[in-house]
Amino acid sequence: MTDIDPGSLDRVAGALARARLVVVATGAGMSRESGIPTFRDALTGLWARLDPEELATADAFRRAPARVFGWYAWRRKVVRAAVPHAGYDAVVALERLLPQVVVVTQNVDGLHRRAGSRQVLELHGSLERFRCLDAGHPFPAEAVAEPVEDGPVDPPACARCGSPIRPGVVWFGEMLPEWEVTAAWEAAARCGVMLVVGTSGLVHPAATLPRIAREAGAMVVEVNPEPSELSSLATVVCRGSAGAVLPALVARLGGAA
Ligand code: BV8
Repeated sequence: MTDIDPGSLDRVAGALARARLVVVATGAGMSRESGIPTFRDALTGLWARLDPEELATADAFRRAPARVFGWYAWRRKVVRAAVPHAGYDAVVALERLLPQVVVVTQNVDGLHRRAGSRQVLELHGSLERFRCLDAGHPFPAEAVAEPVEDGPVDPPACARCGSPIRPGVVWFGEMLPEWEVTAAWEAAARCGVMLVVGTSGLVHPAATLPRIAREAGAMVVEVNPEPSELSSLATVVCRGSAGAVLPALVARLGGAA
């Protein structure tokens, strides 16, 4: 159901225009209109009967390295073919129109940077980064071949210590990167407006950011066609898609996305 109330858009645009710092906090829904399934969509193909939260763990990788590595190699291939939609261009336009915009994303698809956003904090890492499991030695992404089909792929071995190469993402049960967390929590506590776009609010600790912003006095805006765990926290709810709401906000600020 998409019900974007013009009055809400005007209210949010007014707050954006007055804000010294805006945080755009995004989840998998931000990439939905670029053709990337959200984390909880029924996964297609080989992964349909597997729970992503089961696959996105270090234990799963240790138990079945080829299955997990293949899933990430396939996702990177899908993501590389994706094109950032108009909502991503709108976030870039906000950077041009406002004093400071910080993107804090749970996504690992790199689409914000590809669209041209400059201040992007990737809380859960990236599909384009790899390191070895035992010592964290970096491994060049270009050395990871793109799979021909969706299925198991044996991970390469680290040239320095021989341990298997893993994706540079944050798995369930792993700590988030310290530098990004410090910067994101600080921005959430300082921003005038937080746009919360395309997240179910189920994954922690990223899901605490809107509460930090709200308690620090920010306007928290949910952009999501469906209700989420965060809806009750929102000052304003724009019940619509990222690709529709974000450009509409930029248009109200007088900028072409
Ligand atoms: C940690 C990388 C400390 C990998 C990801 C109980 C309470 C609190 C916490 C926990 C708990 N039990 C366990 C935990 C901890 C756990 C957690 O939160 N579990 C959840 C499931 C309960 N968290 C962790 O483990 C984190 N680490 O806590 O460290 C620690 C250390 C040791 C031991 C214990 C704790 C690490 C979490 C990071 C996991 N990695 N990604 C990968 O991608 O493979 S998370 C993964 O889910 C993705 O990053 C994804 O972004 C993220 C969250 O999902 P969403 O982005 O919200 O996507 P989702 O599909 O859920 O929702 C999409 C939304 O978009 C929907 O609302 C939909 O309506 C909307 N939408 C759809 N279309 C559109 C749209 N919106 C706008 N426009 C559209 N067009």
